[in-house]
Amino acid sequence: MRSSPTILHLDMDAFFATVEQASKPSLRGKAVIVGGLGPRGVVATASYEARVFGVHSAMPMAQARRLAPNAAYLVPRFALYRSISEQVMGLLRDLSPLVEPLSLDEAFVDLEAGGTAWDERSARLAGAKLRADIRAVTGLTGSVGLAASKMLAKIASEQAKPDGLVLIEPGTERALLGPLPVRTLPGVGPATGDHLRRAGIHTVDELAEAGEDELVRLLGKAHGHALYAMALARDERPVVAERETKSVSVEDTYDVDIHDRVRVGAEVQRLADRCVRRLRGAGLSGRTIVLKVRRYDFSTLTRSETLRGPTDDPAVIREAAARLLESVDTTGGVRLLGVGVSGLADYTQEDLFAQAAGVREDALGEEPEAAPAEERQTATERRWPAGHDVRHAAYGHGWVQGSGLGRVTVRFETPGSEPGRVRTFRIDDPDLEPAEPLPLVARRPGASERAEAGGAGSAGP
Ligand code: DCP
Ligand code: MG
Repeated sequence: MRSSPTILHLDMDAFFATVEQASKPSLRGKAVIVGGLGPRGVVATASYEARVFGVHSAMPMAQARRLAPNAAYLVPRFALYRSISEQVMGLLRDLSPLVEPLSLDEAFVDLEAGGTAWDERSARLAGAKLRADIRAVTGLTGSVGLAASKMLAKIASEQAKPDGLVLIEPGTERALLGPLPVRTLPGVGPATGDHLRRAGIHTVDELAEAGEDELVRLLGKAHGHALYAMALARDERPVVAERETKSVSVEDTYDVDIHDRVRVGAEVQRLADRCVRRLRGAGLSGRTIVLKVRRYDFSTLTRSETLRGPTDDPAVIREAAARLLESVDTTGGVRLLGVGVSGLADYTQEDLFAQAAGVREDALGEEPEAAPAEERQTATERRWPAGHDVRHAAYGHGWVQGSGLGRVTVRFETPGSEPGRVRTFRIDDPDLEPAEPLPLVARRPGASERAEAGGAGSAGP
């Protein structure tokens, strides 16, 4: 392991919710909950003000509404979050060529490889400057962890939240990890945590004391071995820049269209197993399962499901593929079937043990935009989703605060304005139309140059 804390982990604070607060002045400092608002919707994220009520990611929306009835409930705007993510990733690429994004709002950066930092002092300065740049370019806050390994850098950013920076001095890692709950370590989710607790292991120190053989016995070879190393604060995983392979997939074309639904199901299972063999062969795991179906008339459909964490478990991938198939009409016959996995990682971040044990955490991890509940929303809610931008011919730019009973309520405000006023219209008011989001930060001369540098960096290969 390196001797300086030059691995940086960035994680934006309550990302989707903070973006919404930045774009809607009336919601700053308020409880904001973003997620699927249909009957089966789940919370994507909650602002820190809403977390006080116990609301958190992946919670059923109905439960969130009981806990925080007065919060603002908004439908996610993925395109906006993606564009802001690109700005942030662009700033990270200014620091080093070795940037490893983990999700839209989270990435590792190897500062040493970029020549940006080489010791504690330079690392701390780089982290502080990054946070200031992110705020200037996007108007948002992110938390930074700095350490000599990925695992510790990620733990540090968690401790820094919200809106902070924590640096773990090399040499202090084991003392710091020891008393923490086992759940702090990557790969230990609720199920593994329970399993260890039943064996009397609660803290990282107890994990280290249990010894490698015992952990292998409890958790299996790969997981036990990896966890023992983590418990000793040993983590040599390098920061890996853009991955070559974007997805692993297999498909088969059939000479004669398959009509039998049972046979279609069996083929999908077979393809899922083949896909897992490829995935494992490449030492990868992935987070998004994709099913491809070409029907007798050459119409081709793809359906995907995103799990909470990367997996290479055949049971999990088979199950996901089967679930996806349920939503596809195959009457008339099928010419081609394919199963793929994307969102690749070279290690398992989430709770593999739980996924293998059949705990349906994956169902909670579905992106709200893909939730079937969305489909059941009324036409009004689809046209005027809560939180989305609109423009009124007379009153200008605003956002949908709510809709129903033939009416839509709009709050007229913009990222740079004072909190605005609310007005209600008929849903078919010809003066009202959906609008694109406005930039969160006004483009002053200096700021715009900076923002463009970020954009250009992320547009690279
Ligand atoms: N997300 C989601 N569903 C989940 C978890 C997260 O849709 N089950 C989305 C919404 C989050 C974003 O991903 O805003 C980033 O996830 P994080 O886990 O980093 O959570 P936040 O950034 O919201 O909060 P924190 O400040 O704890 O990082
Ligand atoms: Mg975050």
